[in-house]
Amino acid sequence: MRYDWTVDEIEKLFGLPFNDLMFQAQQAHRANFDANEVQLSTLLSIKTGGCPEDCKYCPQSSRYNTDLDSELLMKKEEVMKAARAAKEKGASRFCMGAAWREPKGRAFELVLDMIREVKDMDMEACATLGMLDAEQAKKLKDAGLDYYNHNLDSDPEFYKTIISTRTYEERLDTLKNVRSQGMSVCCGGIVGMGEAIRNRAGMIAQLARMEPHPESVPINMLVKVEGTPMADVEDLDNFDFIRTIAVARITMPSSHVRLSAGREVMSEEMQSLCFLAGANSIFYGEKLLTTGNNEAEQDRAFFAKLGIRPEEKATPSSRRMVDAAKVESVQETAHVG
Ligand code: SAM
Ligand code: DTB
Ligand code: SF4
Repeated sequence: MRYDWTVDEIEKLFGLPFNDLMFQAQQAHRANFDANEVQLSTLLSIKTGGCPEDCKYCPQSSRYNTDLDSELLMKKEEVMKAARAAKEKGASRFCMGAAWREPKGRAFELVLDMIREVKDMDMEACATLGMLDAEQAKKLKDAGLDYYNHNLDSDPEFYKTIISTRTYEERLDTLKNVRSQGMSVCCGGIVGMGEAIRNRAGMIAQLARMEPHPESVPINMLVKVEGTPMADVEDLDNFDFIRTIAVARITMPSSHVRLSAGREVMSEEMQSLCFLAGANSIFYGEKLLTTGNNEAEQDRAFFAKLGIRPEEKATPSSRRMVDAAKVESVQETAHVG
């Protein structure tokens, strides 16, 4: 596994002829995964709107005039109802999102309780609650949290133009705290905010230089929401998005790369190219956090058309078996070679 990717090298990958890039991505994908399996995560916004941060893409920031009302933290019973429904529809992971700069006080304790109950339902639990210090990360780990989502969003340069209330360094510190408590890291970014290819390459370099790589890498296509400063950004060429997925797959070959926000406006053909480029995870269920997503039923029919199966939740023992099998096959190859 490589952790020394340079921005120049990654920019060169972006510049490959499309077919060559897709071929490399497929090779990386098939060496590490069953290419016909896709992992399903369902999102729920447990605390919507009224966020003090100024992320220019986000409908939940209190600084912009979007159609969104600020809500209180959801009641645990409602959250569990949504988690059960997600499980019944076939999601393996339930991800709870809060429009906070960081979790605090009683609300944080209530979220810890929600995480314990999701774990009792035998689902993988993920949360995205903003910045964390080491103590908060430990509490989340102790409650049973499997994944923490915290995105870098872009490269350090472009980032400065989209968020002023939280530094890039602070994001990296949160990710360190998550990692040091032994949780899996879910970290990616957004494409289509008006950034240059060089910025995209810089973002992927930040992710691909982490050792270990984030286990889950969400690549979001900007959802343009009326009232946010990014409502009228120019449309991204679909191929630029597909290339970003392929480059993430090549540089982080054993991570799950998620075709994340933005699927609602993508054709089935476009999404299929994203899977061919190495995406092997999606957000599943009719809502992301505050904006729409494809209907679960529609996704199931789409998967049936492509012969894609939902990935089963990895139990600790099945993960060990997969790892052992990989070591064995590498040893065999080394022997033959
Ligand atoms: N408040 C927490 C934080 O920012 O870390 C957690 C929730 S926040 C909504 C999670 C992520 O959603 C952001 O980091 C961003 O990458 C993504 N996101 C938010 N608005 C988006 C949009 N309009 N289009 C695409 N992705 C978006
Ligand atoms: C991620 O990378 N994308 C998700 C999840 N992590 C939390 C959020 C997408 C949000 C899209 C806009 C909305 O629905 O509010
Ligand atoms: Fe708040 Fe997260 Fe939205 Fe930024 S992305 S405004 S931190 S909810």
